[in-house]
Amino acid sequence: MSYALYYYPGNVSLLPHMMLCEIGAAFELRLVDRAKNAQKSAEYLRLNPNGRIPVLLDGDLMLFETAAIAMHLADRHPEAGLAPAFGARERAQFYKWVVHLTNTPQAEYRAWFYPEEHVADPAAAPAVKEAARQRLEAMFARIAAQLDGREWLLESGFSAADLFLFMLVRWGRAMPHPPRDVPSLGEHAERVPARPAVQAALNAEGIAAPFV
Ligand SMILES: N[C@@H](CCC(=O)N[C@@H](CS)C(=O)NCC(=O)O)C(=O)O
Repeated sequence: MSYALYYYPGNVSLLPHMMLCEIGAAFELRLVDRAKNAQKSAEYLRLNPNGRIPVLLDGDLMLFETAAIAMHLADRHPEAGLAPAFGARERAQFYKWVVHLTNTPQAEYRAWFYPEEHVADPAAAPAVKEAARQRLEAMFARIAAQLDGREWLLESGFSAADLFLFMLVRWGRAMPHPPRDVPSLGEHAERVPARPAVQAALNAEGIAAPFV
């Protein structure tokens, strides 16, 4: 089994990178140099016509969309314990969290980081950014409430959904009210990088503490 992950440090590619380290699989990291807009190069567009990072190659299987990559990796390596067993009730909760995290806070961050993409009139960009801030804060408050004193998102214990949440909390570290300041999210975000595999992925991407 051989993997290649097209990544950029700290981008959403960090999720499959952390998972590959948790799995202990052999993989090759291939930098997509965003500084040179390499994600829009003809060569990269053959891998992902959307021009977005990441792409995972699993042998001759080519995958884009991080949530799909995450679920695929969890399926391929049940022994890594990154998702509850097939058919278990908690497996459904795992799907719920992966999909929620990708289509709710992850998607909302796009408006926070790139508000100009969401407006026809550039003067409206600050208002879009402010609205994204408010929505992200509300989203993280709801996620924190659902963590509800547990260590991990799922009652059954640690899963790849926790890696996803950690990455999203990290993205908000420069926000006016960073998600790490919500107590249960801050504690969760300390637990995740205590894992050696997560440390390995962060180190490989040149990401140093403080992580969130
Ligand atoms: N829905 C996609 C979104 C991927 C995405 O937006 N990636 C960002 C990096 S975090 C990117 O490639 N940005 C560069 C660009 O939009 O040109 C996924 O989850 O894989």
